Amino acid sequence: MSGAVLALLTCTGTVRAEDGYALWMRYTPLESALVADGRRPLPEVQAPDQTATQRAARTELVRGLAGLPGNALLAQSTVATLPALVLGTPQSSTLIAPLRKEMDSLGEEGYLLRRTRMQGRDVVLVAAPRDIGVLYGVFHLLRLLQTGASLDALALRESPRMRLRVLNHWDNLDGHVERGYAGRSLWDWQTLPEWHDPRYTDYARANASVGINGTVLNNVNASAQSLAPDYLDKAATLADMFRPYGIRVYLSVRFSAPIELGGLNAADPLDADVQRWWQHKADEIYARIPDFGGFLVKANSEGQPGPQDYGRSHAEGANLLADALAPHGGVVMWRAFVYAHDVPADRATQAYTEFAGLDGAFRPNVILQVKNGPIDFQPREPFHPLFGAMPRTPLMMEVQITKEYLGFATHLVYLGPLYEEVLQSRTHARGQRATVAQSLTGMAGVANIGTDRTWSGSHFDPANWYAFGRLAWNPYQSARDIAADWAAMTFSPDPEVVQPIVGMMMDSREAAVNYMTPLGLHHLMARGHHYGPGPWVDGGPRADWTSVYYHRADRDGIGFDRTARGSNAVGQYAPEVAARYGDLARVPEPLLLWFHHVPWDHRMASGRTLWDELVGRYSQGVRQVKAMQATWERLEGRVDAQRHAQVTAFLRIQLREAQWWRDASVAYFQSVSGRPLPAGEIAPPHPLAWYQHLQFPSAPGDGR
Ligand code: GCW
Repeated sequence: MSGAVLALLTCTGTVRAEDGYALWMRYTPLESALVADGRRPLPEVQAPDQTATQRAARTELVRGLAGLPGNALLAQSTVATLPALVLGTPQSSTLIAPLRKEMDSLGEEGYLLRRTRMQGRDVVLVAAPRDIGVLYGVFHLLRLLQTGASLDALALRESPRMRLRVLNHWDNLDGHVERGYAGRSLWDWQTLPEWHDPRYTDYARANASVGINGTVLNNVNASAQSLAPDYLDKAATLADMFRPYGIRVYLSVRFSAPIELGGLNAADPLDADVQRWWQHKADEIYARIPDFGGFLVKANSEGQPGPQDYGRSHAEGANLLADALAPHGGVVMWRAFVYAHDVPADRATQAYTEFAGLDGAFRPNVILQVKNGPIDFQPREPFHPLFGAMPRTPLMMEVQITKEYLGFATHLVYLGPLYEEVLQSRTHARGQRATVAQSLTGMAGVANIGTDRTWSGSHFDPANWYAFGRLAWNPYQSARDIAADWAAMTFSPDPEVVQPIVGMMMDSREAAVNYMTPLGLHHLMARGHHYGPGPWVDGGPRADWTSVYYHRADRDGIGFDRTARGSNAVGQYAPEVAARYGDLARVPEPLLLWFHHVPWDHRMASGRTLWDELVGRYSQGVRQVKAMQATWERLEGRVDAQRHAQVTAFLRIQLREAQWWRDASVAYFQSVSGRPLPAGEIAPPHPLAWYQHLQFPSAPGDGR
């Protein structure tokens, strides 16, 4: 092999592709195929290319096939023995047209994949009622090729289980991303609408590959400016670039925009001028973006304006916007993340108190967007009590993909198990054994995407974006299977690579729970930026922004009593759930201190006292990170050097910070409990005050 060819192969195989930019769409040959012979015949592709979506599907398939000569389907030596790939809809392909009836029940976004014979020829079909389904089917087929699945008896039918699968970008117009740890905002508002950064298309490809079909471009702490005509022009350009990939653009809106942009005196939802202002604004938007998705709203929450400023309800506020969007087919995603500073009630109860009684009061095009748990994206929370409690209101579940409370981008924490745990939780709504997943119309994920070359701030964080999309498409899939697909596509389909990586990923969330907030503890992060431990955080503007409010540790015990004797947050769940969570003998240990205030001497399932168990869990979390490190070390040489090195460095950061979390937390809780460390436990190297005085004024991603 000549030096030039070798250099080229090395270049595509390692240098360019291995900086993480390609994400899981890394159509690179297996090492063995490279060594043997880079060139193999490509199968014939019969695909229409009349529309932008058709061209996107065809281009993606050709790109994937060209890059994947090492897989099973393509391991043929002559074109004649390769199957032909036939893509299309009944309208776009005469070969697909006879399948029309079979595809009736697939819906607008579904597709089927099938290996069959046509006109005496071996073919692989990607067929769908609409172009977008074909694109989704192509990505599915590529996934099968990338993961080395057999296509011999390929026969799959797929349709999304949820209608709305949406990313929420908390991106400000100045490029800062609130709670973002992956660089600046991807949207360069300064150079839009003229400059069409090709990265916008790659973003759309990545989303379409997992079935994400919407994106909210700007922060829920919204600037009214996003609705100004020049910004609408910029948003329209993004919408044009995303449209071929089935992605609709949405905007977060500031409830008081009629005042700030429109010069009105008030934003009262019952005021006719305000109603007219929003109607005109909707007309203005749809003139530029005919398939605009709608609005996302954070109102009367954490200082944002809202209908309650005028004595109106959340339903009246949401309906105002819903009426403006309805003629155009848009929706309002109204967030249920509210808690009032003047209400002394347990913060975990406030969203339910505010919204449950409004069931049935919303327009049909309002969807209530509810965080996965009742507090705020903690490493572990019980499911939110509103799931299952509003049968007449469509609900979306909002999860964080960005890791505000999970160690930022440098901690390897795979969130698939967290999402799965909530989706599979049983709400027992109306006496049924229904799950959270069954109560959902959609899922929203707070994006972890920015200008970082890896997109998400590390080589493992894209797995969370990926898992979000896959679970929003089908919430009944297993987080483990999704991790296996992702690892095979991102690193290598070699089982000796996939298995250890999946092992690390599957343990990682529990590791973080252990070294940060074990046994149902929550909200113990440092104040404001949430970087590192702060279990001592007390005082300040509001009690429910402190840690002591949540853990309630004293000489005798620890935990938040949310039973009927305490805040009675358990009472917001269906009776079966309330009975279980409210009973000290039956509550799952991972949620123990979420629901109960428990004496330090309480006996745990392990036979240890609560105090010993707590300290033990903190140390276990650190050991789990060490185990992840050891696994990763063994992968040296099997994973390319560039990515291996960064993950190695990041795991070192994670270990240092896990140890910091453990030491600081043990030092603090020991100062409260006054108990000796269990045998074998090492005392924190510094006195408590040392940890308390650490300051990080420049920690990334802060809210502002
Ligand atoms: O998790 C908290 C964050 C805020 C965020 C808020 C919300 C966008 O700390 O930064 O604001 O939740 O979800 O509205």
